[in-house]
Amino acid sequence: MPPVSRVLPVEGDLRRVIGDGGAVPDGEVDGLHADDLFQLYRHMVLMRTYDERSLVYHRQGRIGTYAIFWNHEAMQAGSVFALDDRDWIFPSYRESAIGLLRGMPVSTVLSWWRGHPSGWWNPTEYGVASICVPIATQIPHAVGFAWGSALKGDDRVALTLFGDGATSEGAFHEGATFAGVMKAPVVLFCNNNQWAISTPLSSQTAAPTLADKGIGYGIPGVRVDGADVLAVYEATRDAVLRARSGDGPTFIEAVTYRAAPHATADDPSIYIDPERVEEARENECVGRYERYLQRLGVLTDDVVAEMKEEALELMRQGIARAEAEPAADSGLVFEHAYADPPPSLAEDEAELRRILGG
Ligand SMILES: Cc1ncc(C[n+]2csc(CCOP(=O)(O)OP(=O)(O)O)c2C)c(N)n1
Ligand SMILES: [Mg+2]
Repeated sequence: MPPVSRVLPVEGDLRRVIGDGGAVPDGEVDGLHADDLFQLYRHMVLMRTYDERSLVYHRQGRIGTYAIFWNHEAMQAGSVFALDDRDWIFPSYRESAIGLLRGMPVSTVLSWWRGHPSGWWNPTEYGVASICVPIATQIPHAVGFAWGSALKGDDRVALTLFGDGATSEGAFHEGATFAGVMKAPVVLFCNNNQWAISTPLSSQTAAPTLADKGIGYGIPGVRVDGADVLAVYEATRDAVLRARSGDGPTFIEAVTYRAAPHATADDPSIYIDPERVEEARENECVGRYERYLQRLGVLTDDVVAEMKEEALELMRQGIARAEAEPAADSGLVFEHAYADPPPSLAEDEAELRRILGG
């Protein structure tokens, strides 16, 4: 008899923990205490403040084009909260500020968006790999890291975050194939905001869900409400446990609806559904968590105001520090591009220096 293929289950329903303050009751996550709930809130406020201030800094011409992550804070803070400090994170541009959750200075991330070398960090210092702008390229990096970690027996897990559009890239398929076959201790975290710039989710797959894509690689899929930070945390914690105990990767599909433009250079009004945006904004993740904590009676208005002010102060110091950096040598643009630079590169560099007057 030919072998019967075993189809791995994909959870169809979205996992949720936070209720709506009415008919949908609040749940709780085992093992999370008041201090943890608070810390998670602090992380979300920091990320939200970073994102909102960055948009202002962009409009003021103080940073370059910026990839907004408004309403992605629950996916980023919730998933990172499930890691141990020794685990590594492999982000895309959408998670540019994820290092803040590991103590990276605000000025470093702002400098990255200013195109300044002080925005480069040493990944080993924070367990945060460099930001990948080419879509999905961080996925094979994470899988390779995780597999290497298993070979060395050092017990570290890799978390990689990517978008719905990334699941159509070759790098996703290469990474997922490898992860499944090698049982790499990696969490494949897909932020499904339903858009890849102006390309809708319906163009990415004919499968019922993105988590279904895991099946072909032998990777179990979990679906979670991406604006529910506690559900994201819980799903990632399960996946990290699985990975660390040698059972291999998990694909987490966190579902939201993109509530902001793709980036500062985008005008979504010509393609996006404004009613869905409005709905996503009303149910945005920081407010939802804030109201949950208030219903629990552990968060007062004073604490909320204090945490927001603390985050704003970090931003003020961060932008001041980034702007105080001396201008970088324009030659750096050319220096790391080729081992054997073509002659035209020297001409280009000379022209740039002439234009910049230096
Ligand atoms: C290999 C590659 N092709 C195209 C692009 C241009 N590009 C930048 S963002 C983006 C959309 C990605 O969408 P998704 O993976 O859903 O992530 P999101 O931006 O929604 O977080 C594209 C196509 C790129 N950066 N890299
Ligand atoms: Mg997307």
